[in-house]
Amino acid sequence: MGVPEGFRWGVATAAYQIEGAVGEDGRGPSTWDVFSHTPGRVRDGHTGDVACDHYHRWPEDVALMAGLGVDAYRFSIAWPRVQPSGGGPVNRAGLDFYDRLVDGLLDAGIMPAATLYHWDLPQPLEEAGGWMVRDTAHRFAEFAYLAAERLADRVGMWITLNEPAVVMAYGYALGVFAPGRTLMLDALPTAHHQLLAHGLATTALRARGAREVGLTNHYSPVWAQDAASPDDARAASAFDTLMNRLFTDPVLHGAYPDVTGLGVPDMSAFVRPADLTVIASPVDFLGVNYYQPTRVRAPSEGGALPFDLVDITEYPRTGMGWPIVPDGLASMLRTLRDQYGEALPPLYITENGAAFPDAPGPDGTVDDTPRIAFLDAHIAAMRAAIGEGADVRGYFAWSLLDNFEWAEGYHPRFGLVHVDFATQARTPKRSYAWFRDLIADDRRRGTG
Ligand code: GBH
Repeated sequence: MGVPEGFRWGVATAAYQIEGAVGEDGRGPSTWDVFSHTPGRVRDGHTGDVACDHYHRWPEDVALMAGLGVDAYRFSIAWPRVQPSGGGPVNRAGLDFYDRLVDGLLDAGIMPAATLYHWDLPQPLEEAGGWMVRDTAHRFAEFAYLAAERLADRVGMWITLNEPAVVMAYGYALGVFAPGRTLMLDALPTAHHQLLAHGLATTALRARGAREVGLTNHYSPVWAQDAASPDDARAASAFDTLMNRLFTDPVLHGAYPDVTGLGVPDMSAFVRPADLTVIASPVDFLGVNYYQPTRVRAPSEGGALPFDLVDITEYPRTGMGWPIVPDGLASMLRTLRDQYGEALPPLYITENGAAFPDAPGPDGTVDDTPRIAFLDAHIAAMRAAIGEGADVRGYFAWSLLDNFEWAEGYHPRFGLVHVDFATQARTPKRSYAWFRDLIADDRRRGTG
């Protein structure tokens, strides 16, 4: 099964995970700078201070992408480079970097796909309440406007937010990601304020001539531990509501799912009726990030959440310990169609990939056969879903480079290209050649 005409093959990265150069050209601090510099937050005290030094080495990285033959590159624009204090006038030097990158990509025949928020909130905005306060949504729309003013003539796709569910859950509820707050279910307003930010930014981007605009969500099919247990089924539905549907229903249906009985605060305290109209502004596509399914069971006595997570142990796992379930991608694509029908816009797989403990062999090459198997199986699942009618327009592998994997630092390696962080030497892994050949094959067959 091929892919449709015009299908976009790509790779993805995010600013804080690869750029480094955190003090250059007027960049301000982000929540991730503060978090990674707080002892105990990131494994072995790793920070994004240098990362892949992509800020200086981007021409080499664009050449690596050109060698892959990708149609598109998904990167993120660091808000603290554009507005160092989260508001006010544009820092031109910060935007100059993306201006150069975008021109470099176009010269290489690669379509730039820009994400505006991949978790690096300007620290001053966090100190004013971060995503818990409504004002952050308005600040984000200003940032979107400034970015588009400079880049919309050349950026092919705009992704407002990356995985707002993960920001809410890991950043504000559980505190394992920046900003490290442990509000548990009281983190719910961060969902609404991010979605409002998405809606306001969509309008701002279009006002500045942005072509395709959409949102990227993390999607995980949810399995009840015991399908015959009503309590486990209720827990699965609670997880699905809070992590999947909460971030999709308002965008595509203009309404929040019913959250009564889940223990969350009353939404009328922070949702104004007109907000839903803003949030439901039409999008050109929906970005789907898929890594793995989630298994839950009924919460234990006195648990703070309406579900307990259970390890999935009957599948092989990646270096992150995540189960490898390619059919989860196909089933998620099916579920989205069933749930949203005609309201579902075209889809892009904006992230999919895996970490493995890749190391160069004695001859210097990196044999990452498990990654090839992972990508091959997931792309096959995507193709099967397309064959059943899923409207998927592109697939971005996570990631081009080994990079700063958030709270796990530089230990997990997600790249198609190996990075030696001591020397910054890049070495394409076997999966790089494999992905290059896959893209070339599709093109030869005239289907992609
Ligand atoms: C994405 O998030 C990010 O967008 C990207 O920046 C990141 O590098 C990439 O994934 C790889 O992590 O341990 O079984 O309880 C993924 C969000 C949230 C998905 C945590 C896996 C853990 C499930 N992740 N989740 S489990």
